[in-house]
Amino acid sequence: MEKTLAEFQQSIIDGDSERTEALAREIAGDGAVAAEDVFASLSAAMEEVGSRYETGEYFIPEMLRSADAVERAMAILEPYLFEQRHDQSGVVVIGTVKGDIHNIGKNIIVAALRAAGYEVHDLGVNVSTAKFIDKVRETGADLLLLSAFTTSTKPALMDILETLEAEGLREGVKVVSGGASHSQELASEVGVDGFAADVKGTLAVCRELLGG
Ligand code: B12
Repeated sequence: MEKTLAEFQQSIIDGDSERTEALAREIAGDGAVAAEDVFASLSAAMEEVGSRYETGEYFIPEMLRSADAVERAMAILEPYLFEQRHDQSGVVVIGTVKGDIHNIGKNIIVAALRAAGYEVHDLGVNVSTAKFIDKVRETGADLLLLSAFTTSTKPALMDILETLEAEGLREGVKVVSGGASHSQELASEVGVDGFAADVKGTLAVCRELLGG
């Protein structure tokens, strides 16, 4: 299966949706692949696509083809990954903050959290403070996860934290931030409870913050 996972990763990098779907079916059919290995492959593939874009080897169409391959693979793999999930782990509200439309990494985190047993409310991209606050209140969320990919999102992050405080909700919810070009330094400046740079780290920090 290691070979299949490597081929799966490569087919995403190549933006070959059909091959990615075929390999996703193989992985789901095999039944012995750990969810965390699937997520590691997905992330590694999209990180490679991201660097190729940055170095000018890939352009937006190539990148969107790869993102489409991930989406199609997830549609096939989600039921399989869900079979591995444990008991209910907690309620999560997640979204990409206002002014930011990056969602590939966020979507991988959403799938990983769902597979790990969290009840996840995904608000999408360019999410206003009011929308985050309303959802946290409505769901009684244990965790608020903020995806922020560009450094210019700092004011949006600060605004969310200040509003949580002002609305008396800050005590009841742990806030975690992350995303491409997000750093521990930025997270500390903004005052969130946790930061992570990848899927594994995100699952670990969520578990830790919920005392598990
Ligand atoms: C893909 C991409 C785009 C795509 C987005 C498509 C989409 N549907 O998401 C498009 C082309 C639309 C785009 C647009 C822009 N982009 Co862009 N983009 C990228 C790129 C190349 C890859 C991002 C990605 O998907 N990586 C792959 C995923 C798997 O990795 P990830 O996002 O890091 O996610 C992982 C972790 O961060 C973490 N994670 C993610 N979310 C969360 C949330 C939480 C709570 C936690 C704990 C962890 C976590 O887990 C994920 C899985 O491992 C990055 C460069 C790069 N190499 O990262 C630039 C980058 C993020 N973009 C950048 C910029 C500047 C822009 C634009 C402003 C460009 C422009 N001038 O128009 C616009 C932004 C428009 C806007 N208002 O948001 C900059 C940000 C720079 C900065 N320091 O602020 C980057 C870093 C490129 C660069 N070096 O300049 N972009």
